[in-house]
Amino acid sequence: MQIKLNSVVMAAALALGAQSTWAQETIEVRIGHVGPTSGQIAHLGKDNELGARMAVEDLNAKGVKIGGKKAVFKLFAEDDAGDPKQGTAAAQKLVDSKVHGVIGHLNSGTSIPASRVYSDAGIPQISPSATNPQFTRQGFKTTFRVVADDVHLGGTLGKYSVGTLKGKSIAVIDDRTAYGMGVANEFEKGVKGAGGKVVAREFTNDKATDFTAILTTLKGKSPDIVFFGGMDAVAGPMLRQMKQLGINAKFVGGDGICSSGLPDLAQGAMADDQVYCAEAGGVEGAAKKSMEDFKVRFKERNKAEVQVYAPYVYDALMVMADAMVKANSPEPAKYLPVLAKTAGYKGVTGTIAFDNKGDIKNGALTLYTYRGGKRAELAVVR
Ligand code: ABU
Repeated sequence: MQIKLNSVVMAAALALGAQSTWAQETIEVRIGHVGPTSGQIAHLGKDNELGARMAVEDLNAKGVKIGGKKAVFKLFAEDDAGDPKQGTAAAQKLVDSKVHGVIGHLNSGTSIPASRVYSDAGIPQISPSATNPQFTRQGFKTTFRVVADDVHLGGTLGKYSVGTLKGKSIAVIDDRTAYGMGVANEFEKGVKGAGGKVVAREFTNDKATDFTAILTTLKGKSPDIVFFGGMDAVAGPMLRQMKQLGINAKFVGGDGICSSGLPDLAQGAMADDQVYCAEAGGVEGAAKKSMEDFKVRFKERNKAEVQVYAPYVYDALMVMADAMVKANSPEPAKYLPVLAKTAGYKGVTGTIAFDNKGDIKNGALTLYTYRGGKRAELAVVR
């Protein structure tokens, strides 16, 4: 009996010893990710989350060391459904879980209110896709973004619509979200700055499915271009209804509509070279290979095409991890100053450096059209 008891005590002591050696040699790094993995744009939220999961897997496979210890990265994934209130609740949940950093949120309407929660807790946040300029203009030291903003995006699409697409009579619709309204305003400024004419401005919302009233009003003004500030889940049905009403205008939108899933959402209502959009990032020349390799790997792992921003999520998480390695610590107060000085980081989406607001320096845009139900790249512009 005594011998049996001794061996149990010894086994327990060995297990405790192994546990404490593991704790001495490893460090747990908790990374939050937030996006709308439910609701109308769940396909985009899931795309972003998959980008985060790939980054965590790669970091753990590489055996990254932080402060001499093997870092074990853990993803804390939250769903905000694209809703500002759920966004701040998710942010608070991640703060309570003591995450070391957050990648997200996907939408500007959730990223902006959540940024105050992270700022108050001193936790760095990098958005891979929120493009409203306000996000990085609140004076928070914890707020970063790895894509261009709507001033760049909307302004460029406005000029492109007048200068390249030769739009003479342009109608603008937005979904009244922080993103949709903001990018539409910048688009309108771009059109007017290029000498173009906006003949109508209408709005809908980010859950709408019936656009008959606004499209009938637009039809009376015979636009040759319709710009939509909003997401692909609304743009798809809008394109279907434009076709039903016989509106043969070109359709232009920002990064929110620029997904690989738009043709499915439009259910055959998109003609080749009818839709133009821009992703708020881009790679040229030799840098294209890493992006293409990432997309192939993403498809193999997830049995799905990248929608828009999974590569940017991947890079955002890698940039955060890189700052932790350089700072020898995942503690926000230690690695935040290093993160803010990020310069020359070579990611799959190109070279990342932050300016003093936390915005990407020298951000690019990639212009696309759709042909044969697929996105076709036209140009990368800065
Ligand atoms: N940038 C497009 C989608 C996300 C957003 O800014 O709301």
